[in-house]
Amino acid sequence: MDYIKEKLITIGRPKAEIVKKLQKEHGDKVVQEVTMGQVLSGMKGVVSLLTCTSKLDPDEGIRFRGYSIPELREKLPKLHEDGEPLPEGLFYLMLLGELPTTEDVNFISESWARRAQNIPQHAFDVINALPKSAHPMIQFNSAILAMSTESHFRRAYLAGADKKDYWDPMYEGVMDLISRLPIIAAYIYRRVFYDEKHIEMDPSLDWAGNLAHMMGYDSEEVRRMMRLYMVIHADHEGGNVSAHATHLVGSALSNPYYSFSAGMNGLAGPLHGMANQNVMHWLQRLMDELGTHDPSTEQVREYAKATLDSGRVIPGYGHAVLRKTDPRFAVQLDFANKYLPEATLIKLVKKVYDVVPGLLEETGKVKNPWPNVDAISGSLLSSYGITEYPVYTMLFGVSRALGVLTQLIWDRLYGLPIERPKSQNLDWFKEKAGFNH
Ligand code: CMX
Repeated sequence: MDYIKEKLITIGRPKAEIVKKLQKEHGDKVVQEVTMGQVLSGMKGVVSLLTCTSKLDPDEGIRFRGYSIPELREKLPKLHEDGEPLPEGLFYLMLLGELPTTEDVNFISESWARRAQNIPQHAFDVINALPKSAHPMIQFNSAILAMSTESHFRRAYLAGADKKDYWDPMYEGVMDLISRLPIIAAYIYRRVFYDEKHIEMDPSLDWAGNLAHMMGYDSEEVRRMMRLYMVIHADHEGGNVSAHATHLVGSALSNPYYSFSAGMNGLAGPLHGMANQNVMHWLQRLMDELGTHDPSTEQVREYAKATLDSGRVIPGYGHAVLRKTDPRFAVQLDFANKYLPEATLIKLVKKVYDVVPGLLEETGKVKNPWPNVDAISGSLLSSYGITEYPVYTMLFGVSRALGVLTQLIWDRLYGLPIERPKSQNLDWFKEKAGFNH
């Protein structure tokens, strides 16, 4: 057993005992009252999940095991003094709840580089069987499902593993799956946009650096941006669509490939991860229709207003939980101000930021008029030369694996049961409301 697994089980067993105790001895404690409005608005604010990897505050934004993004940028190991933290370090933090050393990060980097070597050929065959015009998320998800033939978890379950040991094959599967996602994503990218001219992985590189390398970007600048991108998209508490779907499917003891694939189907929705691609289409159309890359603030306002008047959402703005500017937006803006002060798209993003919150506030119905992570992430990628918008959600997905799959290991450590909320029909809701029509 490697030392990370040893640590995990040492930390995990007593916590699993606490979860059992809470269930058994405090099961009848009322934790919250739930209103009809909450249920009918998609369970907003209803506490119904146990998630330890990260926590989202409406005003402050995300904290990963207690650390904000600015704190992570300071405290997680980096390759260079002025670099960005390595996602391997964030994975370690989310898994074990403590900050990693450089040695810990190297251990994970090397383990992922080793595990990434054994992708079954049929995962690539499945991708190749799809038309190149199929959205990268279709190709990505098909390959993820195809790789479930390799599932340690499925094999251990069929072999009759003890329930309390499920976390172990889950850990093995999660480590394999995370290690392979950059190869799969880069393969799809080069297949669709670079005439199938694939680039071999470089085992001496870190996980995110390798992704940039295999996509065809070898400058230290792009690697730095990719590390940032992979860190900030990694997790956003348990109730967002990709995290919740992964957890829900995992609760049926589905293997990590099935579970993550469910999460990725959710990420592909335009109100969730696909918003990063849609922001780029929105900005591109704005520039095309106005015939300029440098529109006036008034022109941007009119364009945004026309979007709202036609009954569409402005992608990249609003959030189900956040009530302030997303710190993931703020950190990318800070990064762009430092490294890309003259980039056309970043200037446009800032103009949109100047006018859209006010317009959304004027509607009187949008609960959060501020930008989310997707309002700028595509402009950052595009400013570094990664201009193919359809891959942006897939890159979000590679990163999201870090958080949701770590939580899946913890779900099995805690021994969480199958998830089964109660549903009611319309008559039941009408009766509750005393609504007699
Ligand atoms: N543009 C226009 N209208 C918006 C809006 C936006 N950006 N954000 C919210 N609204 C509207 C909603 O559509 C809703 O309208 P109706 O009452 O007519 O149905 C109303 O404002 C109230 O919605 P809300 O309670 O403020 O927001 P929700 O929690 O229902 O939805 C979200 C949150 C993110 C889906 C929504 O803000 C949205 O559609 N944003 C644009 C898409 C986007 O950027 N998604 C990415 C989110 C981050 C991520 O997951 O990656």
